Amino acid sequence: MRTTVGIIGAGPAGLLLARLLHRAGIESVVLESRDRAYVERRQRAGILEQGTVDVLREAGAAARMDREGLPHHGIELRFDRRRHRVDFPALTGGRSVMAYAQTEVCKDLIALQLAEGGPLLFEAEALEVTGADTTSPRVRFRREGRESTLVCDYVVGCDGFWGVSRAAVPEGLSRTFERTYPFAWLGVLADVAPSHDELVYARHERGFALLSMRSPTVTRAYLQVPDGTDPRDWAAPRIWDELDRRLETDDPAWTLRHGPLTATSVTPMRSYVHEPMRHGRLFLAGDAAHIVPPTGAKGLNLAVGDVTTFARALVHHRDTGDPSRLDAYSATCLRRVWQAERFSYAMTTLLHRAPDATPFDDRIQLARLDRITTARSAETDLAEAYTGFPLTPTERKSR
Ligand code: RFL
Ligand code: PHB
Repeated sequence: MRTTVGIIGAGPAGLLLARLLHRAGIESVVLESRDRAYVERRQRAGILEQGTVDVLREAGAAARMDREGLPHHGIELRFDRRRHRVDFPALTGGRSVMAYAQTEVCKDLIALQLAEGGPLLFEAEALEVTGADTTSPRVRFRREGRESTLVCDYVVGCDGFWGVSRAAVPEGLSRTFERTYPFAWLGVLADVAPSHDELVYARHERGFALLSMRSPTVTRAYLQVPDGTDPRDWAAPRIWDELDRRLETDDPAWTLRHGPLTATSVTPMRSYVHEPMRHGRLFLAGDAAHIVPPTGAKGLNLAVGDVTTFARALVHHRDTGDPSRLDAYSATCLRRVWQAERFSYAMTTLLHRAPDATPFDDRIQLARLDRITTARSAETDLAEAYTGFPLTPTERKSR
């Protein structure tokens, strides 16, 4: 089997890349180890940055998002029983985000790819990438019990944190940067209308809580829990009681709506970056190259940024013969990746309570929150980062 771009993984990164390449008239084959139902059901991120929304529209993949997605013009920070709204458009010159679940983005992209695009092979597991430093890198894969080879001009590893593509970068050239956090997130889905029309990020002595949503009738919520928590230890009454406590406020108008839970899971918190994101004709994109803790809602958006950068660089190369943008892929992406790492780390340490937190740490968190809610510069910094950094960073103009 032969193609121009071999794509490993049909998460948001691989699926969007296949769509962008198809629109540009470039052939690809997507190999996905899981089946379609699994990929379409995996509960993950929920917030799309303005730039992600724009890319999905450009890719002709935004029809349902524009009908069903919920535009959000701010978030609420809750701490010390207080409520503070961060107004994104007012602080960023008009930027916003969209609440539209990763599962729905994937469903839309899968339907389009199967209807219009090149091969998207489910239950096709990549085993190894070879020849990354040659002009025809290969992916060895297994499907229906048989091994085959996909010969490519380029391979893009979109196979997530546990995939195989990163291992094709020689050890001597790889550098990894990592931080694990001493807590995790318990995530729930509930069949009940969201209690607020924007996301609520709560800092509380008992730990962090996040109130999000999937639709006008489905609530998504998260609780900080100790690392290694078994979700079976958290029955519904305990979850709602804990959410009630962590979201407490002096505002008499606030109530948290309870409803039946339909899913519960635990996600570990990790920051991780692999450098470089390119070796020869192998390019790493999304979680295959970097992980952020979900507090900043950046994981999916970074994946979209990476594959958009790759697709544009490849089209530029095809149209002009100039390889410089492909050559710059790793450096271009990493600059944005590290900004997202910085922001996700800052949001995580701002809002979570570490198991060994001291009264000093508590006061510093509250002082940081006080600063964000009183100094426009600090609030603007949060709003700019949350709504998203540009694909190609712009230098600040001299005054
Ligand atoms: P994905 O979505 O992990 O997709 C990778 C795909 O590659 C497939 N795969 C292989 N296919 C073929 N051969 C192999 N050898 C393969 N190995 C793996 C996998 O089956 C999968 O389909 O990566 P991608 O596309 O880079 O997208 C990144 C986002 O999914 C991710 O950044 C976010 O979802 C992160 N994340 C969250 N972000 C948020 O902003 N909010 C959240 O609430 C949130 N929850 C999460 C998350 C990530 C999680 N992971 C990775 C464990 C919850 C979880 C559990
Ligand atoms: C979600 O809705 O799943 C979500 C939203 C914002 C985050 C993380 C997760 O920061």
